[in-house]
Amino acid sequence: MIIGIIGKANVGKSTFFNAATELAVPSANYPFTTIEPNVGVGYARVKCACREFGVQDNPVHSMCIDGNRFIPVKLIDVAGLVPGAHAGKGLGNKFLDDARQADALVHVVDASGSTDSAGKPVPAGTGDPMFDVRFVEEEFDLWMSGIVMRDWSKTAREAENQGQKLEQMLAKRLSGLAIPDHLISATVHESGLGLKKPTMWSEDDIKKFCHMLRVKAKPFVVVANKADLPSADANIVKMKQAGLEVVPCASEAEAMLKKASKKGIVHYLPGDGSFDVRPGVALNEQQKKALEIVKGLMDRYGSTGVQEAINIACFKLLKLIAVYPVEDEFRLADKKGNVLPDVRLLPQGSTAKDLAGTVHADLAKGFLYAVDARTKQRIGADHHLKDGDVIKIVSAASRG
Ligand SMILES: Nc1nc2c(ncn2[C@@H]2O[C@H](COP(=O)(O)OP(=O)(O)OP(=O)(O)O)[C@@H](O)[C@H]2O)c(=O)[nH]1
Ligand SMILES: [Mg+2]
Repeated sequence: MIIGIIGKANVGKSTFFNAATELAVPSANYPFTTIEPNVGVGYARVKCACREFGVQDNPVHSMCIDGNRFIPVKLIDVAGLVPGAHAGKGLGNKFLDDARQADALVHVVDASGSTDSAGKPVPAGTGDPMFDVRFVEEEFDLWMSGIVMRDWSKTAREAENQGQKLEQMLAKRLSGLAIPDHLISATVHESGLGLKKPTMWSEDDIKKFCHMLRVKAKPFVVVANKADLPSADANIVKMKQAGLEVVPCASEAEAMLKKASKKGIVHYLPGDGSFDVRPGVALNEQQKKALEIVKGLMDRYGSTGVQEAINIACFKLLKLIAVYPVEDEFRLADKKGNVLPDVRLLPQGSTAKDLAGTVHADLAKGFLYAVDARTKQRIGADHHLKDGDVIKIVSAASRG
């Protein structure tokens, strides 16, 4: 699963990416700081199964801190866009070409309104984040329509002559966007356009289809960034009143807390609602002031918003569940004795065999049965897994 970070130029996408991944890609107060996409690993945060089972775990590919499991997810930070990108303005559609593989999107906006529509710095409170939300979505739809529309009448005629199904033709056009076929079929059905011959589709039909498909296939959460600036509060209220689900966010504050935590200045875990200055730490005036601002923000909004946005992308938009594969259902360990060594994010509805497949293709191929470590009961290949399940897989491959 890949989460794409998109938005207008200069809103804080790279700062969000850096805060989430602890990398340090360039961020600066001018548009188009990012041109080539940055790829990194962020983390979804869940309550770790170790507490419920009362075990001391030692994860291999994820981290457990104070009973919280941080599970790696891939993040992509791409170039920003400006109105008219589909027609070549700014860096054009570069951002979409780079974000096309994303399964869900974190749409970052400058809630403080300190950038104009082209991403140039303006006095705080003068930019309009509501406009930004709308135009970015429109650009996405127009970009998709552009791909579908290219040589439409010719392709539609050929498809009709060859008796090719509409869904097949659309899937071919949209290959590269990582959209599952069933979503294309569902959109054809729901739009009512399945009743119309492709050669009869108008430009508006294509746009309508692309809009409906984008909403389904590339779900997004709006992140109201720069929420630490005073001008952001009123805009966040406005966005909420307009019915938008927004996550108030201060990427810079998250990055600062992570740094301070690494240096041993504060105790803070990503996603926490507060932080503590560690006993015995003497803060200078500048540090005190910065932490005071962050504390005010967390009191107002509950957290810095970075972790919340990633969790919403994983669990609300992508509807993933966290499942722990183990090799010993009693010790909850792998062969080397690592307890709860691994955790997988799987789509809701995944089966025990699907889990096996994520561990190793051979494990799925030779699947015999699985064991639910909580109940110690045997489960079959088609058994649907639940969030938090701890599962042992027994396979001809693992026995052999
Ligand atoms: N006050 C405040 N400023 C922020 C925050 N996040 C980012 N910024 C500032 O916003 C400016 C742009 O940040 P970037 O991360 O480069 O933005 P971007 O969206 O990646 O920009 P492009 O790559 O140019 O599209 C920088 O000056 C950041 O310091 C935040 O949470 N609060
Ligand atoms: Mg950037």
